[in-house]
Amino acid sequence: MAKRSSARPTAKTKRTDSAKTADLEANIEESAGALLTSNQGVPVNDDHNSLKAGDRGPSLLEDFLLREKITHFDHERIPERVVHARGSGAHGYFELDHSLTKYTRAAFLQTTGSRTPVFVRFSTVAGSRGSTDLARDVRGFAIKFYTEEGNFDLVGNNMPVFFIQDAIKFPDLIHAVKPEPHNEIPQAASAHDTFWDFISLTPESAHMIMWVMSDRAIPRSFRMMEGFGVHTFRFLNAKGESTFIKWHLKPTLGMKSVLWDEAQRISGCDPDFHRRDLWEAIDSGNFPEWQVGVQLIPEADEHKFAFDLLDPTKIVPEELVPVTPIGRLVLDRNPDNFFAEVEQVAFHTGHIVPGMDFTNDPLLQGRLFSYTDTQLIRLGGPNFHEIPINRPVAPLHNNQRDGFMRQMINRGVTSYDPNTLGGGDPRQAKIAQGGFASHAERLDAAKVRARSPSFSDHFSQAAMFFHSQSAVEQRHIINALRFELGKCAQQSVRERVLYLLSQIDDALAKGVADGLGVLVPKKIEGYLNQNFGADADPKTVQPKKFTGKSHDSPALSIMRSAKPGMQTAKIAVLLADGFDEAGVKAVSQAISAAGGEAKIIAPRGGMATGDKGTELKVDFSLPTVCSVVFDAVYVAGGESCVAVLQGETRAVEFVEEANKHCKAIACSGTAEAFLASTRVQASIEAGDVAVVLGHSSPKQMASAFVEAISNHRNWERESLTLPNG
Ligand code: HDE
Repeated sequence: MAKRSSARPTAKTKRTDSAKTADLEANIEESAGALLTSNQGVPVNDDHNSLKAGDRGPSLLEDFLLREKITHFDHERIPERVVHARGSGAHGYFELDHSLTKYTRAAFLQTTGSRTPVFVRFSTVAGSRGSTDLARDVRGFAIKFYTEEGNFDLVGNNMPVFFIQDAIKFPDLIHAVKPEPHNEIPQAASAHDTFWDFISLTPESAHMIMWVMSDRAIPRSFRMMEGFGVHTFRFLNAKGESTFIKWHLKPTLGMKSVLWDEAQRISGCDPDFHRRDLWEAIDSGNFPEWQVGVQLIPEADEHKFAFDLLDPTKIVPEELVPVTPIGRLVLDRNPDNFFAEVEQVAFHTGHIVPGMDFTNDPLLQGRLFSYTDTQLIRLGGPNFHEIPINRPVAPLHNNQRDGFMRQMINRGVTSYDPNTLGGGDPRQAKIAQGGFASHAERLDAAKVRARSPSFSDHFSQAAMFFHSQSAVEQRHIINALRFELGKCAQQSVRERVLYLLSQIDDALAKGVADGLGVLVPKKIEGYLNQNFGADADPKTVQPKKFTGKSHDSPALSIMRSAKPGMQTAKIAVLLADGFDEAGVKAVSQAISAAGGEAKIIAPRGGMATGDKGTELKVDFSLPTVCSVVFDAVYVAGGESCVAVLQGETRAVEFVEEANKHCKAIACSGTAEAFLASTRVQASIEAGDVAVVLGHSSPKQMASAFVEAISNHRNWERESLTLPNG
């Protein structure tokens, strides 16, 4: 018999950089140097032809190789997630730098310097698996911590509040935002009647609407957005004492967003923009990083705030309870296989470890049911915890048995507890041995289907968010609402939303109404807040318009908390043969010294030759890229280079688009005449600080350019280029 062992792949060095990576090694398959086999391990001699009765005859049923391959292919797809279907993921670690022993006995939060492996999945909510990354939407930010005491999942979002207060409304919300049922339009967009119809009748959504219409809904990168656990959770220390907590993640690169006009263009040019950005950053060693923090609220302070800590439409402003930094989250490894890891990862708010517990937030309570339930249909049975990406690195022993696709081979005769025949094992863990124990919360209440009156202020935090934004960000919110409602066909829907907005801020409502060409209604006939049930007294349940003075929370604004910097920014260097080498060299050096990345764009691919004869490799030809996937543009000088660019419509569009989106633009020498012949001239005339020209030396020009890029965008230009959004 032929020896096959030599044809088996040579085992690569085992990766052991984290306990989870080492654990996943058992399932890694590499085909290098191997023979092709069937699923039964039988070597295949001909994978190109099916078995036939004669070479021009029909295929034979006996062809087990054909049947196996086709059958497997037919079953390759699993249902996509009902929400958060579009996502990307990465491996990494959480490193603790502030021990939380005082508040929790969770083992991974005790020893500073300790590292816990994590897998993170980012997502949009409404779109299907293949939809664009740049939808105006909430982003999911789900983290699986593989701790030594079992898995802890923090299933959060990039916004700290939610649309609804009670889980029973979730199917309604999602039905309203998903494509409309009669024609399945629109994909990955909330700009349609059913969503705004629902919102107009759901005043508790007002605060979340402010967030989701803000620039937070169109991040520049997953690496540049915040993360939040949303609900109030509990920590429990070794004495069983409870502290309320809220999770926060702040990106080291700072927060950055794109413009809506830009987002729409990116969706066409590169619908994988965020996925690609995450992959490339990790691949090139620019590991995404967040500071992880918690707001700690003593039990005694539960009722001290003007809002209810259990209400997921409210935040605890950072100015009232500061965020205590506790460590950092770093993503340093791309998945080996998208399906096996990103698609099959199963998060669950109910995956917590000893030292943690839930609160009675009615949204969280519903989620505690939903996440196991959804995996049962999506991953096909109760053994999804055995899928490699989901299995804990902590030991797992219990009496749960069997079911579809069971991997574990349980030895012994007992699968029940208590038992003597198995020696009594596995045994319950005492608390001192690390056993999980729930918080003994005192409850004394009637069983009611009701909402707490403490959940009835819907507008003051919405107003706080709006009032805490910079003028530019407020304009973006207004423009976003003009776009979304402008896409609604029903006038009644628009009017009800305008009325809702007028309960937050009159100027906000008027700004939106002006763009729509509609008046803000003073009153809506028959309008009733239904979230207290059908028998509620309208007089007592109608939420009150916000009239007070808002608390100012700068942390809510991206622009007011922005930090300058251009780490990992992507800069387009637009050139053609004959380019001015001195300028290109100075700019490329300054960009890489500041942590950015220059990409050479030319009318055609291959090599471009400079004015001194140096050849440069072209990264992208003009027809294959758009300006929107870059953070800034430099146009190279050089007479013949500029002459070529001037004759290229795409080159003109490229700089004009960068100009429209308020990006830094620089050029040297003869390229100034090129810019002056485009729409950039209007910005030049307006004295725009982010259009860099007229410098005596290439070095000076390059450093002014880097400074302009570090400020992200020149928003002042927007009123010139995109006055209506
Ligand atoms: Fe989810 N959510 N959700 N959600 N959610 C799901 O679970 C659900 C909510 C969030 O990358 C589903 O495995 C209900 C809030 C993220 O795999 C499902 C309610 C927040 C992800 C589900 C909420 C989230 C999900 C679909 C209201 C922010 C993606 C697939 C009570 C704190 C996780 C899945 C991933 C996914 C239910 C509300 C975050 C159906 C019932 C609030 C990041 O179980």
